[in-house]
Amino acid sequence: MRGKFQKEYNLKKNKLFTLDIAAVGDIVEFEINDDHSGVIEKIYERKNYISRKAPRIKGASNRGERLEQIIASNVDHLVIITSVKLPAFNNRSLDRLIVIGESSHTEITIVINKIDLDENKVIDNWYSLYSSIGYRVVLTSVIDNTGISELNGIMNGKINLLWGQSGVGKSSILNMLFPSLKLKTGDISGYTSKGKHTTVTSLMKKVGSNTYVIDTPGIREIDPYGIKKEDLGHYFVEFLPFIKECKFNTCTHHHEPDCGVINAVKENFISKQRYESYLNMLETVEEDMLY
Ligand SMILES: Nc1nc2c(ncn2[C@@H]2O[C@H](COP(=O)(O)OP(=O)(O)OP(=O)(O)O)[C@@H](O)[C@H]2O)c(=O)[nH]1
Ligand SMILES: [Mg+2]
Ligand SMILES: [Zn+2]
Repeated sequence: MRGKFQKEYNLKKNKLFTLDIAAVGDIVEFEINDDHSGVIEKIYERKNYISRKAPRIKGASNRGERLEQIIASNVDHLVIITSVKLPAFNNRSLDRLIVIGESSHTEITIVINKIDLDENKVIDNWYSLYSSIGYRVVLTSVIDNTGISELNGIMNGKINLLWGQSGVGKSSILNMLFPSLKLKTGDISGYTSKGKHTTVTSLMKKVGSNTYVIDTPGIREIDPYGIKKEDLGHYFVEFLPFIKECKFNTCTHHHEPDCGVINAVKENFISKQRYESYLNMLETVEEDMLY
């Protein structure tokens, strides 16, 4: 990148806006040097981007603020990959990824992979829950090819970002969909809940005339960046009709009287699991905010 970007970057960094100047998915102008290296001359305005709070870096800041880490920009479709086991299905992580997708205005698909490992049919309830609130949920397995052609159809003609915890099978699914990618995948043995982080950098590949895929490294911490407490409920789509009934328009649906969301949870119109997940996220969303 040209030096001028570095200058801008340092300015922004002081204000703690963002860690990244150019991100995967950016549309840029560039020049090729004599030694075949390239220089980015210009970065075009982003249509949208997917980000999170960067993981805490030791000694980075005495107040503990966390920068915004851009995962990718100009994303049409966030494909959230989860798995039945290894690592176990984690609805709280899923809800965090959904909030990021909703707040970035991308289409969202939820994939539950390793369905071949669902001997006890624990996934049925999750499938019903997320389908009932309006999400497209695709059950997949790369072992027996379940759901892969369905996913292919859904991803066609879009810029697709695959995101999720380490070890859920993001790279494996992409290899099954597009064998020429030959992405490195992990070894099933020795998986912990932390995963092994086989993919280490995000990579965008063109896989069809208008279709792109972005493989990303698995994540452990997923905190949405820049969401205010009173806005969080808007990214839980099934809360929306009930938010209108809250007495206060700054209601955080936590303790306030005459809260439409709390009433809806009591009457089972909103699932307890999603509401608990909301409360769990509410505790953390704003604490590092600058404003
Ligand atoms: N049983 C089963 N195993 C799977 C399935 N999909 C992937 N795996 C295995 O899960 C392990 C992790 O797969 P990866 O594709 O490397 O996972 P990833 O999400 O890319 O992980 P990171 O790159 O670390 O973020 C590998 O051993 C795969 O063989 C599946 O559908 N069923
Ligand atoms: Mg991977
Ligand atoms: Zn409320």
